[in-house]
Amino acid sequence: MNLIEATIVAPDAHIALVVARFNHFINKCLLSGAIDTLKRMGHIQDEHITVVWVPGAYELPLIVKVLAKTKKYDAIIALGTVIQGDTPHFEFVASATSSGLMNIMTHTDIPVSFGILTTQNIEQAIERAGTKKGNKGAEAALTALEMINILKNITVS
Ligand code: INI
Repeated sequence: MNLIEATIVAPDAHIALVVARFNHFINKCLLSGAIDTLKRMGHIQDEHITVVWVPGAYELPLIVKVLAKTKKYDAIIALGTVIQGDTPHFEFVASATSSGLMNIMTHTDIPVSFGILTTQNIEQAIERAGTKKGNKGAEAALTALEMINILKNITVS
């Protein structure tokens, strides 16, 4: 059996994080959770981390695509929070963002982590940004680290 699985330490990796400013008070917690995980668990060096702020979740795919095409990053982490309102706006923003990001990942072969909260209300978002239900930014960072090493292990095996 040829088994490929990966650890999460990636000290040489370069990572970009793209963060939406919309719902900034939640997203800054996702960002600090992600950076903490990259450094403490992934051993990523500070100078290998790039952070880009964009207006809202809807703008994430374009900037993630441009960053991916530079080939300077081993993984990109997209962070944002889309909260349901009284109109269908939420559905359009959430689904365009998620399918846009998936498309970029599969077309560029660069891991794109989906660190985007899609919640019914602000309380659910707070719970997932470093309180009761963990930190989605930290989870997205862990996924990015594992994906970097899976790809590395496939290319060397
Ligand atoms: N952007 C978000 O990141 N989260 C939201 O909850 C949100 N809602 O609900 O409106 C949101 N809208 C802005 C959107 O991402 C774009 O920035 C805007 O439509 C301009 O393109």
